[in-house]
Amino acid sequence: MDQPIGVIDSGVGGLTVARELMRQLPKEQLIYLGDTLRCPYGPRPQEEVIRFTLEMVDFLMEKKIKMLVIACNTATAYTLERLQQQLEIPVIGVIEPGARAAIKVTQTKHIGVIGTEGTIQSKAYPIALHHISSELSIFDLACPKFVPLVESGAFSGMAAEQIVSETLAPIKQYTMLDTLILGCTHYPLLTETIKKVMGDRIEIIASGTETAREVSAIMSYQQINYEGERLPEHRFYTTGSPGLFEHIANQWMDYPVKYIEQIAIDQTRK
Ligand code: I24
Ligand code: DGL
Repeated sequence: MDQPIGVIDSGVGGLTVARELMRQLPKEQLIYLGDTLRCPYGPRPQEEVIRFTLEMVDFLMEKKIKMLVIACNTATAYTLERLQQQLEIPVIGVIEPGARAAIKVTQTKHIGVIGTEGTIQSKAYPIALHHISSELSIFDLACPKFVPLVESGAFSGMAAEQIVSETLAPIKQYTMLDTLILGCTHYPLLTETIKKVMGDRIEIIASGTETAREVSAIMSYQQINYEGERLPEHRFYTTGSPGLFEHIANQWMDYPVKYIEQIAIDQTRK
C-alpha cells in the first residue's frame, strides 16, 4: 500500500521512534509531526495534551496516512483508546509494546517504569502491564528532570549522573527489580547513564524500539506493507523552528533529513 505511516510527537524526542521505524521498515514512507512549539507535554494537564494531540492527528489524517504511530508516551497515555475508537486506520502507541517487551524479559516479575509526570499519573503502564499479566509488581516513578537534561545536551557526564542517581534513588533501593521500562521518548539517550547508576544487571526496555517491531508485525498482518520499488521520501513537519529541528534530526538520524516544513496547527477544530 503506497501511503505513508504517520508519526506524531510532542517535539523532537519521537525521532527516537522514527529512527527505529526507518531501520525496521526501510521501504515505508513516514510523515512525522512534532509539536515543538508546545513541547513539553509531560507537565501539561490531561485535557490540554488531548486537545493538542487531536489537532496533530487532524493534520496527519489529511495527508492520507495508512497507520498512525503515537511516539509520545504522554500523548499515548491520554489519547490512545480514544483514537483507536475514532479512526479507521490502525493506531499504535508506545505503551503496550513497551509493557509486552518488559514482561518477556523479566524473571523476578518486578518491573520499574519511568516517564513524565503525565505518563506516570495516568497509570497507563501499570494498567497495560496488569492487563497482560496479573502476577507483577510494578514500581513507577516520574522523572521530570530527565527531559530538560536530555534537551540541554548534557546526557552523559558527572552532572547527568548526579541527577539520574538522585532521581532514581527510590528505584535503586528496590532490589527485586530486574527490568526498567524507559517510558519516555527522551530517555533512550540516557541509557548509558542509567546503566551506570542502576548497574549492568538491569534490563532496559526502550518503548520506541519495541513499538517499531509491533508496527512491523501489524503491517504484515493487515497486509498494508509497501511492496513497490520506490525509495521512501520521509517528510518532517514541526510547529517550531525548522532550523533547530533540522539540526537535531540530522545529528540523531542515520538518514539525511531534508524535507522539513514548519506548520501552524489549526486551533479551530470542528
Ligand atoms: N534534544 C532534544 N531536544 C532538544 C536536544 C535538544 N537540544 C539539544 N538536544 N531541544 O530532544 C528541544 C527544543 N527544541 C527542539 C527543536 O526546535 C526548537 C526547540 C532529544 C531528541 C532526541 C532525538 C540534544 C541532542 C542533539 C542532537 C541529537 C540528540 C540530542 F542536539 F539529544
Ligand atoms: N514525548 C514525551 C514523552 O514521551 C516527552 C517530552 C514531553 O514531555 O513532551 O512522554
